[in-house]
Amino acid sequence: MKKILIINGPNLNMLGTREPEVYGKTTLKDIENEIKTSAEKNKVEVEFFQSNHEGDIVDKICAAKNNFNAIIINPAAYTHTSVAIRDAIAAVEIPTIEVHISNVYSREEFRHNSLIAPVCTGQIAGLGVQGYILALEYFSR
Ligand code: CA2
Repeated sequence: MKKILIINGPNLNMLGTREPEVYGKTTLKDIENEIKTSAEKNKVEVEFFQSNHEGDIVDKICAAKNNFNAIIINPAAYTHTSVAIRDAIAAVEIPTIEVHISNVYSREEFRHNSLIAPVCTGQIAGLGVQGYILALEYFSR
């Protein structure tokens, strides 16, 4: 069975509690439950990891080498700043999709650039929680 690692970056643990107009009312637990249901349907195994710390995310990606078939990552604010996360994804050579709940391109200029996207298979932005599900379906094929 394929194994997919789902990583969520800084402050996504606060989803559903603030800024519902941007991120919706869904909590991270709700998202994980939806992904679990879809994983069962698509016959893949999933593991969840959320951290507010850049180095911990780098460690998790490095440890995924030879243990996971794919990564789905919402690097949150680190999308726009982290050379370290980009280098880790490039180093482990695990197919990765970058997901954003909001449409980062319709927001502030500083959110328009991703340091992570160039080392990913693809990027999904602006489709809300469904972005994670679509990425999972892509990797389940
Ligand atoms: O749209 C996305 O998924 C983002 O990755 C979310 C990040 C943001 O920095 C990216 O530019 C786009 C922010 C996540 C913070 O989420 C919060 C949720 C509720 C309350 C406060 C923060």
